[in-house]
Amino acid sequence: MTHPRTSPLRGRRRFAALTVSGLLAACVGVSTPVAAEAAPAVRAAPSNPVGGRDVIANLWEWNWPSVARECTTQLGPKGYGGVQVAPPQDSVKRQRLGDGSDTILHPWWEVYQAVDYALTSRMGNEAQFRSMVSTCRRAGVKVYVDAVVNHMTGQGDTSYGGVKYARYDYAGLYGQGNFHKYSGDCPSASGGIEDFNNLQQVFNCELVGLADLRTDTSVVRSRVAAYLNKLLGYGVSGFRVDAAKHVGQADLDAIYARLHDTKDGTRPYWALEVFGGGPGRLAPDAFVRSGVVLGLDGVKQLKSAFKSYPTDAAGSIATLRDFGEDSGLTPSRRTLSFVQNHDTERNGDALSYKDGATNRLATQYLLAAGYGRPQVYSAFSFTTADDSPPATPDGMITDAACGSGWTCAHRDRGVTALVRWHNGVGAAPQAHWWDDGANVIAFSRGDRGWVAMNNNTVARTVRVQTGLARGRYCDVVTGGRSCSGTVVAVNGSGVARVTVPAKGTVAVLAASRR
Ligand code: LM2
Ligand code: CA
Repeated sequence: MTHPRTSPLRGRRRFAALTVSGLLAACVGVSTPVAAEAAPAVRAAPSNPVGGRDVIANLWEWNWPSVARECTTQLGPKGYGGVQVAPPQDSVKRQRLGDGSDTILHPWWEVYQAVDYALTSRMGNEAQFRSMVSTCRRAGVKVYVDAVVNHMTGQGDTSYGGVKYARYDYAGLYGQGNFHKYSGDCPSASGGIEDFNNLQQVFNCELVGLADLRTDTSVVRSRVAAYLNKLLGYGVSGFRVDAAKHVGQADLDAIYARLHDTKDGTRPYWALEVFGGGPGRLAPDAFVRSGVVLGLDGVKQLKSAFKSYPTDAAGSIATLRDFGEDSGLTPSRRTLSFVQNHDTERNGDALSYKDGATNRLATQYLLAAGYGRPQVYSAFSFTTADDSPPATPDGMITDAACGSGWTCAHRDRGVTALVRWHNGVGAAPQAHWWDDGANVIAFSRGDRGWVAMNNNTVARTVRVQTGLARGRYCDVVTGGRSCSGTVVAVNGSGVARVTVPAKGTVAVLAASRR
């Protein structure tokens, strides 16, 4: 089966068709009623970069000194262009209650309960954060920050920075008047989100009991923007906006309009966490005007292809022929794509490090496919869903040591080989798709490179059209830069006969011709 593929271009055209007046109309339409500001002039957040070193390593909950070291010794040299880090603002630090409710005293999710915008966190202090950002930038790695702006805490009274607080009363930063709980904007009986299809509830009620900020007011917008501008001033290049679906388009746009340019003189990257399933303006597609969206539907599709979702039976990667916009996903240039993140590796939606070689293969596929801006997730191993990352008894996260609690998926040689291949093929569109109808696929990216992947547990030999010129090419996976591994011989018709290892990838670049 051979199918020419040019789909990466389609989304670009679709997005280009949006006009400035269309953007304004969209924003006015979603503004929330009470004390709402006038819609600001919209300067749309940028799309994904086209080609170049765009891969982001998501070193989730790595402490700042470890991220800095990794930027210099691994990420920069291996071709990663960015690193995403966990929420750096001050957060709840749970205290022993003595009632047995806290067998895991410092679960990973403490960092998603903001107490203050000072940068004293489980990952380090403000000086360490600043130094990490400078070090990464010097290594050619841009830093993207997980920004918690929808809410403050749902529990506790003490923070990592030593701030004493009560819910809805955060030591001078915010008081009751800054929360939807007291403004009357949340229509649910409990004050929590009861109906995830109800726009007012999703925007204004509390997500799992977290104090919901009045992001529709200029006071809150300005304080949030001041926090993000401080980070931009330190050299941060953009944000993963936590719970963006619960902030809503109008408030996101108003905050974004207040943001300064990055140190590189560009507009900040703005990646919005909007999970699928909601109707109308609650759908991920309704947020692509405001920023890039997280590829959470793609996560399920990838799991389904490699392992079957939700049954965990054997998958069929031949189904990836339709991965991307052709299968209903958000436009490539407006999507941050990944195989898993910290939520989906725990909730069954995604593959995880526990899937071993299958997870590596899926990561290689994502780096090869050309859909979205690829992000490689790398965090810590866990046994229960609430487990803390490796930390001191006090909750401070200890230095990341590969193999001792930390997966270091981003260092895997099979993964870094595909980062290099991804950078080598640039923006060339997918072509020469081939599959065996089950679990072997192959495709080229224009005439810049060709890849084959085998999701079986035994090796498979294929004879396929590569789209490459006659020659002998070095597999970047087994051979690295030295061409010491598999050599792919392409004949005068562009055809090659290649043995693809079990759960393995063969990837050649036109530039890796011998
Ligand atoms: C996100 N994106 O929209 C994060 O990716 C996700 O990890 C966050 O939830 C969530 N939104 C809020 O930022 C996590 C975790 C929750 C945890 C919250 C807050 O998945 O379980 O909730 O962080 O730390 C915890 C308790 C929950 C409790 C809540 C408030 O698990 O039972 O609700 O704190 O006290 C009563
Ligand atoms: Ca909200």
